[in-house]
Amino acid sequence: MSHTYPILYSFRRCPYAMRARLALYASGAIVELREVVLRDKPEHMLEISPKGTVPVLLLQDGNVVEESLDIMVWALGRQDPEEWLGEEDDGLIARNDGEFKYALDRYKYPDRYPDEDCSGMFDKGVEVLKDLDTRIEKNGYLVADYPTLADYAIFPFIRQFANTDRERFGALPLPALKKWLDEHLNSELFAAIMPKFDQWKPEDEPLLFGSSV
Ligand SMILES: N[C@@H](CCC(=O)N[C@@H](CS)C(=O)NCC(=O)O)C(=O)O
Repeated sequence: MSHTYPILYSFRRCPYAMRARLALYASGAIVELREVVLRDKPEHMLEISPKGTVPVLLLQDGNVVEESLDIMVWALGRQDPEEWLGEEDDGLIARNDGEFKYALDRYKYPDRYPDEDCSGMFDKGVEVLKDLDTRIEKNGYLVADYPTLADYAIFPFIRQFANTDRERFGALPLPALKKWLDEHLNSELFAAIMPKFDQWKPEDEPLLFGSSV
């Protein structure tokens, strides 16, 4: 079946889905947004992407983009008005999605890893944060003097780390990183990608998402 707009299966609070929505919105794309409840995934989503993670983008030609970074690059490859693709990310996104996410999951949800000692995971995360802080201090943003792909791909995960225990995060001596995070969280762009969405049902009218809808 062909659709007027690409279809984005998304989950509001998922940091991977956030980064996809950030890039889609900034690129000016319009998509049909379908809000997923992770314990009740839509059949159609699992048909087109059996691995069962969000975000998933179904293009009008039937191609499926099922990794958040690929969705970012797809959107920005079409239109990149703020030049998010203007700088290489220096391996920062891979480190975020690997080492940092590993520590974040264990710090935030130690109960999910009963056979592991998660006690050092806050400190492991902070090691990465210190490097990010130094970079922001030096450049203004992670890799340049304006926010690029790396900043947008990474800040939703730093938000999650900070929100796990705000007091503990607040006590960290990382002023540049905290200012950077606040700037992103208070931005119009972030507000635009974070409205409350109801769970999508197949009988719903299409919910269009994008800066021009
Ligand atoms: N590598 C994937 C990871 C996406 C991912 O893990 N998303 C989580 C939600 S934040 C998910 O869908 N998990 C499946 C589940 O919890 O059932 C991407 O970048 O898109």
